[in-house]
Amino acid sequence: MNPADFQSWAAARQTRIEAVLEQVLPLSRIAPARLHAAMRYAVLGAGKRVRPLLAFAAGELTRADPERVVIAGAAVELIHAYSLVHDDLPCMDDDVLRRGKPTCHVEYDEATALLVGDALQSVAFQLLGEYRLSDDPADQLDMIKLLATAAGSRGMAGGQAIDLESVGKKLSVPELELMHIHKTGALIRASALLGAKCGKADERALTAVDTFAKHIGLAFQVVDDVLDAEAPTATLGKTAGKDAQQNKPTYVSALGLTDSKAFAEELRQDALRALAPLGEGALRLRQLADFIVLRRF
Ligand code: GRG
Repeated sequence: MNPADFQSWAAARQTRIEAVLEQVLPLSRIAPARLHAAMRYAVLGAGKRVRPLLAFAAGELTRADPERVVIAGAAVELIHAYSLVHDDLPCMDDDVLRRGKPTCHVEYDEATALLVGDALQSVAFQLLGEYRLSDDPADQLDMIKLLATAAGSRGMAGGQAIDLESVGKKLSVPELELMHIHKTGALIRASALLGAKCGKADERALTAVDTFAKHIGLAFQVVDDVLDAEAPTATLGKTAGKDAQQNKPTYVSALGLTDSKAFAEELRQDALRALAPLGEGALRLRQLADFIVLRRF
């Protein structure tokens, strides 16, 4: 890949998603001001925005209007931001650092952080109901259902429940996979599918994008586990070494560092293979697969 070309493509879309998030979140001076300030604190100004980038990349494949894709991407990013705020709470992962700054409940308080997550989730679905994302209203309803399922108990929230039950246990690689295809993978898959569905997506393209996203979603988690074990807190912007400290089962604890890295690379190849029938239209998805697996933060 040409790294400079990908970086400028990603930077332009990160700027656009930031502008939309800034615009759709209530202003801090509007009552209830403390809640609105905390919502903006949790969402704006940081984060890799990987999920909206996946939506943009899949949207390019189906020639979607980027102004539709940015709304779908913002909705997914708001769900993601809510999950991070709740995940950091003392009743869950109990962390003090996120995206290079104090976590939401540390900066504000626990009750506010709980409400931030609740309210961000509502804004996400409000966007999907408010803006036209598909020419066919029935398709748009399917998109709303898709995000709801991905975020719910049979997706991300369910994965988080498995995660909480697994602390202190030794999980096999298939058990780890089950946890992560829900906790991390479901939202990543929804990002790519929603982006594709903003355009003219035939079944063949949707199946390829879905298979790609399943592999790359799992790769994302394997890399996250490796980085937690290897990268410094300053680079990650969140507390490094938490998994081992909290006795959490991870790919690193199950496979070791070397085999975890090899597994991430295997998943990247699987993801790229899924895109093979799609030709040049899938260029940005290919580049994102490389970014996700080769990232250092
Ligand atoms: C609380 C319902 C609920 C769910 C929480 C996503 C999640 C589930 C917890 C986050 C904990 C975690 C470290 C998950 C591993 C992968 C992951 C989602 C990492 C953070 O996502 P990035 O790297 O973060 O995309 P940025 O800050 O760049 O957006």
